[in-house]
Amino acid sequence: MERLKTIGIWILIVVCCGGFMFGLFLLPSINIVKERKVYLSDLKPTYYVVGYGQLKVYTEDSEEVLAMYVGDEERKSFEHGFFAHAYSTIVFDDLKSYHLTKFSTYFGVNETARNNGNTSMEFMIYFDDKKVYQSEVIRGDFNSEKIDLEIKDSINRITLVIDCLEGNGNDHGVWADPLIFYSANKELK
Ligand SMILES: [Ca+2]
Repeated sequence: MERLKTIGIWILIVVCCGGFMFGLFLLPSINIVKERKVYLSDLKPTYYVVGYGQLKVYTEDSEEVLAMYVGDEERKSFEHGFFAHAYSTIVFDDLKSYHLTKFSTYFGVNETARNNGNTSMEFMIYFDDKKVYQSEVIRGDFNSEKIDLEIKDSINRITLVIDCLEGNGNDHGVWADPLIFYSANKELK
């Protein structure tokens, strides 16, 4: 009886060790998908045009920040994003291999044109050639809003457009905290 017990314990030890070794063997082949994210303002645009001055790009290294009003007249500052005076277009291409899953951004009027009566813009977002977001007419008293877009199909290009409508006076358009999320196992930079 004692002998049978000892044999049983040894069988148990061998089975456990075998399972552990098999697990170690399988481990390198398991590809753990990790969601990554990057600010569009940390990437180099493929193409851009702005209606006045220069495209201002804000990163965590910038000395200045963007600022807009959100919610109940609350001033909110943003370290990341673009000041893109309308009419403006900013294009990011060659994204397909990164398997984009989501895009989010705040948009609105920089505080430099807050409550300015001339300001009038429309904000649009395109995935490849398809328009996926169209704002109403945005004026100087607009409080910034956040857009969250799921990306189900594999896309290669994101285009941010700010139309100046009837004129571009004081069209201080902002894309703030523009973040793309992706699942490829390589860094987008
Ligand atoms: Ca305008």
